[in-house]
This record gives sequence, structure tokens and C-alpha cells, in this order.
Amino acid sequence: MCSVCSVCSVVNTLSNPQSAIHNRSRMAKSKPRTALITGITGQDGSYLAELLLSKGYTVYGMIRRSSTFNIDRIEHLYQDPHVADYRLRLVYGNLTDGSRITQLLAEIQPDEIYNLGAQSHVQVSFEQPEYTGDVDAVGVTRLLESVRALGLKSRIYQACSSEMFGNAPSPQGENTPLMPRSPYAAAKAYAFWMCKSYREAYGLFIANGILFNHESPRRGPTFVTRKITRAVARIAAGKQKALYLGNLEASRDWGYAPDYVEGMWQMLQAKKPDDFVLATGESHSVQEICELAFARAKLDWRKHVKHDKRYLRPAEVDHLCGDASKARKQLGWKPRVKFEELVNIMVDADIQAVGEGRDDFRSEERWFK
Ligand code: NAP
Ligand code: G4F
Repeated sequence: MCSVCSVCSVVNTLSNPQSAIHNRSRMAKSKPRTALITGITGQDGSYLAELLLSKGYTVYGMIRRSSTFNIDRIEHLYQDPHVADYRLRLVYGNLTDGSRITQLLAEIQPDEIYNLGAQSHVQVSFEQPEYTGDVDAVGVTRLLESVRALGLKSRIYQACSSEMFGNAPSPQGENTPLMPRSPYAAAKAYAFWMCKSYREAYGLFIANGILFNHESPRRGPTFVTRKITRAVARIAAGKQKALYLGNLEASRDWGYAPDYVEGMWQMLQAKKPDDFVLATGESHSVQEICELAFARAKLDWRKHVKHDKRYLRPAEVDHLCGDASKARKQLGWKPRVKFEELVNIMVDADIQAVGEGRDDFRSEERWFK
């Protein structure tokens, strides 16, 4: 429990106990808060829902309708809607549907909105640039316009991305120029500027979180970390022989997703809305992940990793390494899990999944040309 206030349930994360975060946590003592999460079925949405529920929030999660019920990552949080203390509520909606967003916001009137919903895959954004822009860019305008038109006082977190920096020199911080190199990054940059603009023009409380890559056992299987750790588990069990990858030289600042959702929450507890980078400050190549992940399973990566040019991007971001000193100083945010531990957590989780027969390894990418 936090040593400064009796309400704040942050454990061992705040290195700066005088930070503004405590002021709001104290204020929150009397009234339970309500949050709306878009993208609750995603990696970050699921960890954030856990965090907010543990803090006593009522959480509304906006999900898109699909022919199969896509709630694997939040199934463990299910609550019977007939019990009195029913605090996780799913509602249908879509960032492409402005009238539904307005209707939901009018009904829920959330204290906090976390906009995590997105077409979040960079390579896919080259194949679906128009759709990516509709969801990741214009979708944000729809949300902001609804909040503004309804006159809500909701605090808003916008999930921006280190991908917006493109090949700008590292370490990249809040003042580094944005140089997007993909439709995804361009859409996120548009969203970033719209949020700044609505903050300045209408005084809305909007925090842009510029997050560097963050991973976990819940990471989507077509992102490179999880693609590697799933393959390692399969290969170690004799169920797969080779792993096909694209650019092994690209390097990213890879952190652990549960650390990053704490930072999102902290941004909305600050006195003033602002932009914050969250990153570990270390960068490692895709090849380094292969080396560590295969070694964890006592395998030699060189015997199994093959090249496939279909995973090369029309334009690549070569090197990302973030400077999160502002978040450390102003929010007290600090990542706890380091690179090697992250890889081990992910490999171990996938090995366990294979061992327990939970390996639904249909290897989604094989379905595509
Ligand atoms: P993710 O696992 O891909 O989850 C994306 C979520 O967005 C899913 O719940 C998805 O729903 C939902 N979504 C997709 N299209 C939507 C639409 N049209 N309307 C409403 N919801 C929609 O992504 P993540 O890794 O959790 O990332 C969360 C956010 O942070 C994203 O905005 C991403 O761009 C951003 N970000 C991520 C990272 C990272 O390293 N993870 C770094 C920087 C920024 P379905 O389940 O139905 O597909
Ligand atoms: O795992 P990735 O697909 O993640 P990427 O492109 O960095 O994007 C992720 O992080 C962003 C933050 O910077 C988020 F905004 C975004 O939503 C997403 O979460 O690729 C990482 C690197 C790239 O350089 C890619 O070219 O790995 C390289 N790579 C090499 N082979 C591969 C592969 N990436 C994928 N997905 N699949 C491969 O086979």
C-alpha cells in the first residue's frame, strides 16, 4: 500500500510520493469512479480493466460485435450481471460509429475514458490504410466531439505510439519531432494533434500517452515478440520446425504491458493534462529476442529462424528507444520488468500453454498470402 495516502492502492511504483497523483487519489475516497475503455478485448485493455477493477472502479468496456464472442483476454474478469456489485459491463460500439459513441457517453458519463481501440498492426495498416485512418484517426475525433458536444468533464487517455517518431533520432521524448512512416503512425499522429488541439481549444482533460512497444503473454500472436515465443514453445514440443520472420535488425524499446497500463492510469490522476512517453530506455533487436527466447528453451535460434520477405514492410522504423524521464519525475512512473525477464515470462507462458494443451496454434499468418 502507498505510504502517503490510505486510498491509493499503487504498490511500490511511485518513486516520487509527492507527485500530483496522490491529490486525486485522496479526493476519490468518497465516490467510486466510472471508466469507459475502448479496446477492452485487446492486450492493454484487459490489463487496464484488471487494474481499474482492483481500484474499485466500475468499468464499461466497449466491444465490437463479431460472429464469435471475442473476450478471451477478459473472460477471467466476468461478473454475473445479476449480482449487486456488478462492476464490469460490456457494451457494443465501434470507433467508426459516432452516434453510438455519443449515446454511450451520454448514458455512462464516465469519469475517465481510455481510448485504446485501434487497428494496431503496423504492417496491416499498409494493406488497409483507409480503414486504419477511419478507426485510429477519425475515430478519435468522433470521441472528442462527443465529449465536447455533451459537455462532459471526463478525463481522456489517448493511446498514441512511439511509431509516430519514425526514424527520428533516439532517445525519443515528448519534444522529438513526429516523422510517421506508415499509415498507422500517420493516423496516430493525427489523433495526437487532435487531442492537443481539443485540450487547448476547449480545455478538455486529455492525456496523450506516447507508449513504446509493450508486450506480455496476452500480446497478439502476429506481433513479433509473441510470434517468436509461441514458435519457440511449439518447436521445443516438436510441433513445428521453422519460424519465418522479416527484418531481424530492427530494434525496439520493449517493456511489459502491465507496467504500462499503470502509467495510463497515472496520467489521468495528474493535476494537469499533458503528453507523456512511457518506455524502458533500452533498445534491443528482433534478433536479440530470438537469441534469448530460443536459449530459454535450450534451442539454437539459427537452426530454426528463416527469412520470409512477406514480413518486410514497405517502410521500416529502424530503431526506437524512449526517454521516459518526464513520466518518472512528474508521475513517479517506472517500468519494473526488464527485457530479458520479459522474454522469459513470455516463453515460459507459451511453453506452459503447449504443455497444458492450450496451444491454439493455428498460426494465423499462414492463412494470408
Ligand atoms: P490490440 O491488442 O490490438 O487491441 C486493440 C483493441 O482495439 C481490441 O480490443 C480491438 O477489438 C479494438 N478495436 C479494433 N478496431 C476497433 C474499432 N473499430 N472500434 C472499437 N474497437 C476496436 O492492441 P494493444 O496492444 O492492446 O494496444 C492498445 C492501444 O495502444 C492501441 O490503440 C495501440 O495502437 C496502442 N499502442 C500499443 C502499443 C503496444 O506496444 N502494445 C504501443 C503503443 C501504442 P477486437 O478484439 O474486436 O479486435
Ligand atoms: O511486433 P511488431 O509488429 O510491432 P511494431 O511494428 O513495432 O508495432 C507495435 O508497437 C508500436 C509501438 O512502437 C505500436 F504502436 C503498435 O500498435 C504495435 O503494438 O514489429 C516489431 C519489429 C518491426 O520492425 C518489424 O519489421 O519487428 C519486425 N519484424 C520482423 N519480422 C516483424 C517480423 N514483425 C512482425 N509483426 N512479424 C514478423 O514476422
